[in-house]
Amino acid sequence: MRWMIAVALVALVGCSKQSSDNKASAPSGEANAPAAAKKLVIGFSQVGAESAWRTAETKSIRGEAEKRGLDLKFADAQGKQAQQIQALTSFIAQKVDAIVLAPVVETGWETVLQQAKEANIPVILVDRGIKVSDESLYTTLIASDFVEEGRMAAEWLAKKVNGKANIYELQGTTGAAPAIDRKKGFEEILQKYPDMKIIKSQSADFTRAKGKEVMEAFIKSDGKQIQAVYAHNDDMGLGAIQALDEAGMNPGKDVTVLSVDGVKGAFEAMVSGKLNATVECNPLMGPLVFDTINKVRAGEKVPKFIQNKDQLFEQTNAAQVIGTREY
Ligand code: GYE
Repeated sequence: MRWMIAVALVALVGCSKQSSDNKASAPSGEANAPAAAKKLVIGFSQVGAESAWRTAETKSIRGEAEKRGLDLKFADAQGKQAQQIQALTSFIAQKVDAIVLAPVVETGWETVLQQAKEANIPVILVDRGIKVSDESLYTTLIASDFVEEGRMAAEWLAKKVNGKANIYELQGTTGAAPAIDRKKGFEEILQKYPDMKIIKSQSADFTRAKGKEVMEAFIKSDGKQIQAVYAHNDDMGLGAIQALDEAGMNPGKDVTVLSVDGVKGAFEAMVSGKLNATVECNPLMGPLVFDTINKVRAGEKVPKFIQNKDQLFEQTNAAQVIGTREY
């Protein structure tokens, strides 16, 4: 009898041990599963939807995340830095695996990026850079060289107008890297051409509606003096073209118009002779963004700046390539 009780006890203990093991192994079973089975969670804080370029970038990143079966948490900040900081704070609280940030402006990121760093969450900046005292606050920046885009635009314009023009500039969002740097690169080249002058320069926030509005004001005050328009993106350039058209000022002929981005609408405007040139800025970042995140997670070192290469298109080659444009 004693013997039977002893056996029963051993069986019971064994049993309860096994069941507690099972319980304990339920959550860790997930961690033991093959890595491919675990969905990566990525937080993406996007500026907004101010331009065709931005819509193309969003589509590329969302599309690629879907293709790879990732869980992408998308937050549209409607152009406001405060909303981006809120989104990042929430991504950190959710312990996402990585953060993708398209920062609306260059400054003011230290505090939230410090929090991401302390939580060990890599931050991949896309398309716009930031100014921080400590570079370790972000992992890498995937973007174009905006200063170079500005230089390309100015060199092209100098040839087109033989080094002489009254230029009207439509700037992007105040404080945004592409607005600051596209102006900087453009002005750097103008130093070589004393007869090329920026007569007026104003922000139109990267939108078509504001581009038209600011151009209308330029036309009202300066009229026929306007010989060239340099817009920091195609949307503002297209808005300016509309204003020039409505004022009967012949954009593309009497007034030289050039912009940056290389979106479909810009190619259509070049084919119809209204836009003279555009400097391409590639928004199709999806594949590169997620390849980079994979490398970072695998412990590989990635460069601090991963540069997209751009080129200038003008009316003479627009018609040949328009059919091949992806955005
Ligand atoms: O050129 C413009 C926009 O950050 C590079 O943002 C981007 C710029 C792009 O909305 O169209």
